Amino acid sequence: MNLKVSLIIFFLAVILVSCTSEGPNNVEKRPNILFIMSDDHGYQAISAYNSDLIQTPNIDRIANEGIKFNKAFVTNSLCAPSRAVILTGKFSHLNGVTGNGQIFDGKQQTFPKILQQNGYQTAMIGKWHLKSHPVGFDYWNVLPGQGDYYNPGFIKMGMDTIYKGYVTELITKLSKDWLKNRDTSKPFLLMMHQKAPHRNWLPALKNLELFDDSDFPLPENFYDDYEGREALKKQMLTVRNHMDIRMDFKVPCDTCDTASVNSWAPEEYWRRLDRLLPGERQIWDKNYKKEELEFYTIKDDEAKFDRWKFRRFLEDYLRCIVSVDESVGQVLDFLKENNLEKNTIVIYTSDQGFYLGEHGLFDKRFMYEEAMRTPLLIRFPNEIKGKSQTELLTQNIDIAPTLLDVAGFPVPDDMQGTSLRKIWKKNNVKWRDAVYYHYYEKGFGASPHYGIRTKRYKLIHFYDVIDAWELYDLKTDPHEMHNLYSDPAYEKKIKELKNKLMDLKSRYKDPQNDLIN
Ligand code: SGN
Ligand code: CA
Repeated sequence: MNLKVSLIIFFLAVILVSCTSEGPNNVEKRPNILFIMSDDHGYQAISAYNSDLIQTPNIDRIANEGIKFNKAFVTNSLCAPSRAVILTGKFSHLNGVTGNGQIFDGKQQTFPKILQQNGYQTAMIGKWHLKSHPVGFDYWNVLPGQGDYYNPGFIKMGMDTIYKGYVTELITKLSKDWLKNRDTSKPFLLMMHQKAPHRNWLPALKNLELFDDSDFPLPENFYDDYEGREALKKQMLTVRNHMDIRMDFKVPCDTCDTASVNSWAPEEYWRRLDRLLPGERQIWDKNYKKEELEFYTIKDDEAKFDRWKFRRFLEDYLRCIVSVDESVGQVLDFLKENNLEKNTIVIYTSDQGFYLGEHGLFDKRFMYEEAMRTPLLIRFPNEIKGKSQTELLTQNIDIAPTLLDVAGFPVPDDMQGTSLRKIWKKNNVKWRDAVYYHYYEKGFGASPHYGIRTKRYKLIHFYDVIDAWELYDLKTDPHEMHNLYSDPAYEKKIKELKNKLMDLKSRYKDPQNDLIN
């Protein structure tokens, strides 16, 4: 064998070993994962999706350098259920968290556990909201329950701690500190979960003047009369009638009317503000004095008052998002400065969408688009071309399979989602043509319901509190104002959708797998 042939054989052998080895060298090359999730961040308030309300240049970086999912949905539009779905890749009825009241059983399989068992260094920082302590993380430092915005408490690896500062900035700093001090011999999974922009939208003190006097346009269905939609008539989640003068608008009027749904609000409002130190409180009071004075000048003019409520809600909501966007910028910069950009998959999402005045609502829960849809942006320079987009119907059950797939591990058969990698790799994507949704809680006058959404139609069945079906043609009625369920012209379509809905219920093993009624 001459020297040339020996050299070729040697190099081929090196390539073969490096491709098949499961040894530590290969583990080192596995991608890092930065999973960023905010709380209640509607896609309408991310400029990559809609630039009418706010500019979010840092979150947009992920879209510009990666892929934007335009039809990303949740399975159950509420905080704890969504988090349990993301961790397990399973619907609520299988992971046990159907509402915010249940305790997540940490003994069950989750994607962070699988990554940790296979050589990843894992961390969970920020809002957790699953009642049991996080399992599957080498480091965790989470807010108790919903957490507080100002000078918040944390539970750091089981120990109660209080940090001085603003929650969004603290979660960012803790995340960056963990990244700096991590064991660099291992790939990492960091789940950075922001509390913001969750109600009651308390902004960083430095951002209190942003958006002052903005004139946000009212959504065209702000004055929705809920004709033909019984569930909407029952809810107590409207900007006009169900927000609290203190909690939501920050006017300290204890004699003003409070809707019964907010009986807890006065005490809770002062508890949250009392977390500010005296100097901070002065800044706060000074800034909100203006709103208070304005309130007394417009409160007796209904139309002006409605607009004022809407503006006050959006101002504070968007101010909170400014801090979230800054946070994203900081962690992206960290990756860049530390040469981690290429081999790190970065995900930005929210635990669900949020109504920003559409149908007159705030909050989530209902299967209408603004709450069922959620932002989803993924950057992974090794595999994804910048400025990609997709209209395929994805769901938060897909997150766990995607991250396991990208990390190079098999997706367990009992996970119910599909790896999104297929979408950006574009190899012959055969993708689902419908998604299944099931919401269970009755709080705030919401009625439990399940339903199906296809590319064009949405069929919803409210089965508890009230019994009613709704059908929407999203092509002709994107704002879901006309319930077509009783229209004889749609009889065939309804039958077809009900069959599909039955199929999904049994495919996903929902024990309530018959169509009630
Ligand atoms: C709190 C909020 C509600 C919100 C639920 C659930 N009220 O009760 O507005 O719907 O949490 O939100 S607050 O004024 O006390 O903040 S979730 O995102 O955790 O599911
Ligand atoms: Ca939420």
